[in-house]
Amino acid sequence: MLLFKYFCDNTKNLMNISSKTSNDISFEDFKKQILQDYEIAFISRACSLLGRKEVLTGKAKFGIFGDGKELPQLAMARAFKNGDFRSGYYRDQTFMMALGLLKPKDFFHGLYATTDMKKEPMSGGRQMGGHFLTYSLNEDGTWKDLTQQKNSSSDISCTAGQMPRLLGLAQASKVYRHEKGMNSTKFSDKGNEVAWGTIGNASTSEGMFWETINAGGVLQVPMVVSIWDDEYGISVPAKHHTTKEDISKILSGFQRDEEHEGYEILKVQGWDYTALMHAYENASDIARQEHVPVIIHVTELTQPQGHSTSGSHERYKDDKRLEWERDNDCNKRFKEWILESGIATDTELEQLEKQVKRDVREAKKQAWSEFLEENITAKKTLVKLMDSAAETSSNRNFLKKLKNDLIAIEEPILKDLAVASRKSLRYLLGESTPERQSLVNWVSSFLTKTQPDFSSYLYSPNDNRATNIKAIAPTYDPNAEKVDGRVILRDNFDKLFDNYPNALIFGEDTGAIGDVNQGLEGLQEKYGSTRIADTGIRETTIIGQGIGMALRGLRPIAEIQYLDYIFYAMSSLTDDLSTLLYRTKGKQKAPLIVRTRGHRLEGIWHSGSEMGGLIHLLRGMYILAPRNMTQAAGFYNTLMKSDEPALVIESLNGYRLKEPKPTNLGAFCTPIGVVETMKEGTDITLVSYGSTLRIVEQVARELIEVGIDAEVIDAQTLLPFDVKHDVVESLKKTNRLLVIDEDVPGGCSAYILNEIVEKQQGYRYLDSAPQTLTAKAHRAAYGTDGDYFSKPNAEDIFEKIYSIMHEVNPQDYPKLR
Ligand SMILES: Cc1ncc(C[n+]2csc(CCOP(=O)(O)OP(=O)(O)O)c2C)c(N)n1
Ligand SMILES: [Mg+2]
Repeated sequence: MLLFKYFCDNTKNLMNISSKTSNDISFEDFKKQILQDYEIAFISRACSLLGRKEVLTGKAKFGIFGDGKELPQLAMARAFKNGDFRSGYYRDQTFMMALGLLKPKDFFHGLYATTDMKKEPMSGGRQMGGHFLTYSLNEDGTWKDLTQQKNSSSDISCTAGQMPRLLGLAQASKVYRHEKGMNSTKFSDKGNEVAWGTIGNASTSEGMFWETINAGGVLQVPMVVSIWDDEYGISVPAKHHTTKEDISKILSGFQRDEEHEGYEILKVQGWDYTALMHAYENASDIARQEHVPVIIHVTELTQPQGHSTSGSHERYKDDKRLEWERDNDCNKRFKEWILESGIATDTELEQLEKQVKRDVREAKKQAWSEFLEENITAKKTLVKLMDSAAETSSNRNFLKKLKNDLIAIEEPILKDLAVASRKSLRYLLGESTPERQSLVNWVSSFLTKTQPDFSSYLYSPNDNRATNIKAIAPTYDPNAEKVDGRVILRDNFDKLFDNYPNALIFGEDTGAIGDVNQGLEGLQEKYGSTRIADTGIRETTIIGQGIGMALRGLRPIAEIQYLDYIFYAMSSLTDDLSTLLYRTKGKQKAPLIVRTRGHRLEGIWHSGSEMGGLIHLLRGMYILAPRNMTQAAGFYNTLMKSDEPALVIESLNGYRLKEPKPTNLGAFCTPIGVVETMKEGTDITLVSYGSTLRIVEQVARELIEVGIDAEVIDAQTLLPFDVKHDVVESLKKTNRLLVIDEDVPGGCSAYILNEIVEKQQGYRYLDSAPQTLTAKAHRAAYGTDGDYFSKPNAEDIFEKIYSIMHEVNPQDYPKLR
C-alpha cells in the first residue's frame, strides 16, 4: 500500500506505527492519493446532502446515507483486494464509491428507484438506496470470476442480518485454503480473501452479532468486522445499547493471547486518517495471512444529518452533542489535517470542493431526467391514445378529464401511467371502436413489460433451475435388499460428496457421529472434518455459513437438527436467503440446501410440521417434504444439479423404516414441483405429504372394506406445488377433494386447497365441498397418545372421508356415529 508506506517512512509523530522497509514514494504521489481520498469523501458527502434534499422535496421516498462515516470506509477500501467480499449495511456508500463501484449518478438512481439495472445497478429499484451489491453472475446465471473483482454481498435492511452471512463468506477462504480437491478457479486464490463486515454500534446489541462473533472465534476465519460507532441507534444513545457503553471493552474477552485463539481487536478514532490506514492494513494482514478474525471498533463517528430522512436528530441530541459532532465530523478533521500537514492548500481544496459540488449536482440532474425519460415518452403515447378514445366515446368528458389530469403530471411515475390508462378503460366499457382496442393493447403491453421489473427472479429463469431438472427413477435389483431409510440417505450422500468436490455439510452433531439419525455415518472419516463438520448449537449462523459459502461457489448443505428449531434461523432464511435472487435481480445466487427433519415424532418440539409459516415466509426457496428417504435422497440429487436454495424436511419417523435400496444412488432424481399418485381411485381425491401420507395410504386400504375407493396423491413438494396441475386431473375423475396434513388449521392445507381450487380451477369439477383435515391448533402433545389426540390419526381420516361420502349417498354410507 503506497500511501501507508509513505506514512511509515516520511511522516513524523504517527502513533506507534512500526516502520516497514519500503521504497519511498514521491511527495506528489503521496499527495495525489490523499487528495483522491479527500475527493471521494467529499463526493460521498455531497451526495448525502443533496440526497436528503431530494427526499424532502418529494422526488425520492426515503434516504439513508453514509455521511459522518466516510473516513474509515476509505481506509477499508484501500485494504480491500480482488476476491475479497464485503457484508455490510446502509452506511457504506463511501466504500463503494472509493472502489469505483458506485457513481454519484447510480446513487441518485437508487434514490429514485429507477427500474433499469443499467442505470440503477444495485437492485433496479427493488431496494431502497444505501443497499449495495456487486455482480457475481453473468446474464445466463453462470459465475463470473470472483477472484478478479471486488465483491459485495447484497445488503439487507435488517440490522445485524449481514453478520451470519459474513461468517460463511470468511469460512469459504478457509475451506478453499485447506481442502485441496475443491474447484476454486473462479472463487479463491488459496484462501487469501478476507470477508469484511460492517455494522453500526447499536446493532451490536442483536443476538446475530454475538452469535457470529463467537462462531468466528471458534472457526478462526478471515473476517474483519468494523463497528461504525456514532454512539446512537436512531434516537437511542449507547447507554441503552451496550454494557459499559463500549463495545470493544466488553468484547475484550475474545482477544487472542499466547495460549488461546481468538480475535485481534483494534480500536481507532473515526476521524483519524493515519490511524485508520494503519489499523486497516494491519487487520488485512492478520486476517489474510493468519486467518485470524479481527474486530475494528471505529469510535467518535457522527451523523451530520441525523439517522435518515425520516427524522431530525436535533430532537434527541443536546446542543453539546451536536456541537461536538460538528467539530469532529470526520471529513472536517480530515481537511484540517491535510491543511496542517501542508499536503494541500486551502485554495486547492476549495477548488476541488467546488468542482465536486458541480459534478454531483449535474449527476443528480442527469439521473432524474433519465428516470423520467421513458415515462415521459410513454405518457405522450398514452395521452394520444386516450385522446383518440375520448373522441369516439360516449364518455368523452370523463375521458378528457382523465387525460388532462395525466397531462398535468409533469414528472410521471409508472403508477401514474397505469392508473390513468386502466381507469380510462372503465369509461370505454361496451364500446368496440379501434381506438378503445388500441388503448386496451397499450395497457396490456405496458403491464406485461412493467410487471417483471418488480416481480422477476423470485426463482431462477435459467435452464438449470430446480424445476427443470429431469426426473430419473430409482432402479432396483430384482431382489433388492430392504434397508433402514437412513442407510439409503447415507449411501446417497456418500455418492454426492464423491461426485461434487465443492459439497460440504455441517450442523449440530453432523460430523463425528454422522448426524443424530446416522444419515452421514462414517462420512467424516472418509471426507474429512471440513466437509462433514460439527458446529456449535447456533442455528442462525449455521444458515449464515451456508449462505456465505454458497455465495462463493461452494455447495453447502446446512443441517438444522430438528424442524422445530429452524425458527431461530428464520430471519436469515426469509430476509437474506429467500430474497437474494429477487433483490439482486439475478446478480447473486446462494444455492444452499437446508437439511432438516420433522413431523410426527414425540412432543411439542420434536414433531413439528409448521409448514404454513415456512411456505409463506420462504418464497424464493423450494420446500420439499419427501415421504421417505429414497424420495429425500432423490431431492438432494436434483438440487445438486441445480443452483437454487431449498429446504428438505426428512420424516423423523422414517429413518428406521425399511425401503428397498436403489442401485443408482447419487443419480436418481426426484422431480421438484411434481406430485405422485400413490393409489388410484374413483370416489375421492386425498392429497397429503410427509409422514401423514403413510397414514392416509393405510386408511385408503381400510376404506376399500366399506366400498370407498380413494385416490391418494403425495404432494411431495410444497413450494412449488404441482406445477403440471395433475391434481385437477384427479378431481375430474373423483369430483371430491380432501387435503390432509399435520399443520395447524388454515396452514399448509389451506395453501394446497387454494392451489387446487383456485389456481387449478378445481372448483369446476367438485360435487362435494372441498375440505381440509389438519392437526389441532396447538403443538403436538408428547407421546403416542399426544400424537393421536393432536394430529390427524387414522380414525379421524377414515371418519372424515366417510362423512363426505355419507353426505353424497346416505343410503350406501349410513351414519357412522
Ligand atoms: C432488525 C431491525 N430492527 C430495527 C430496524 C430499524 N432500524 C434501522 S437502523 C436502526 C438503528 C441502527 O443503529 P446503528 O446500528 O448504530 O447504525 P447507524 O444507523 O447508527 O449507523 C434501526 C433501529 C432494522 N432495520 N432492523
Ligand atoms: Mg449508530
